[in-house]
Amino acid sequence: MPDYQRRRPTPSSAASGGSGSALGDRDPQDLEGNAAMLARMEAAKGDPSTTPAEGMGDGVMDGPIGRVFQAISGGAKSFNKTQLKTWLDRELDFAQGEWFRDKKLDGVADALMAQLDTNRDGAVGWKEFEAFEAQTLATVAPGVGPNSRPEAVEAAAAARFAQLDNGDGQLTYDEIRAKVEAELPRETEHKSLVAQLAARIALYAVDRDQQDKPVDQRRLSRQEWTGAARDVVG
Ligand SMILES: [Ca+2]
Ligand SMILES: [Ca+2]
Repeated sequence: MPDYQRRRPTPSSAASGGSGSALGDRDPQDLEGNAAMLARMEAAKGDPSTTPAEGMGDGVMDGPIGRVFQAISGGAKSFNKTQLKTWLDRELDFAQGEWFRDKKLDGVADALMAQLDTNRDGAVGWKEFEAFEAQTLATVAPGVGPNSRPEAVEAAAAARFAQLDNGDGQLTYDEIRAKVEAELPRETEHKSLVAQLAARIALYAVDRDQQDKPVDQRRLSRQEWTGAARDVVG
């Protein structure tokens, strides 16, 4: 198990007295160690433009969503649109083989930035990205929230798995994508792209044993699925 999965919680009281210049001197991609990165995350929490954690995990970067954030940011404390687009392109293989792929990548990156970058500074920090947990939960275990009990989360995830699975005990890209698309509100624009994105992100975040394969060829077992739901909430 990679060590980034199990970060010790840090007290949210550490988030005080930041200089506010933390977002101004961002270096694009650094390969520093975990300890240094955590220290920088603590510093970022002092930024007055970010909302302080309110009893929701103290901003600890772990679980499936923490791994996604680290993959996009390359270990830095925030990511910008270019990094997000690169991740969509190279890691998610978004719109692979489709017409106007670059335009789609650009549009999805713009839409995600508009949604995640709530303080509009061009960078998505971990506190902003945590909003993604709710979206991931809505796909993996609908009806539960960040404060739900572990048993409730596991039950919701198991029920969702059964709903998506064709009965062979493994979820495929097509199973997830088709179901998500069918559930989107009628007025949703670009339904197939929205569903594709949700399915690719779910496969990327939840799969643990097939990371050598393209995202859309990975399979999710019931154990991977319920485990990821627990990790998102826990
Ligand atoms: Ca921001
Ligand atoms: Ca798997």
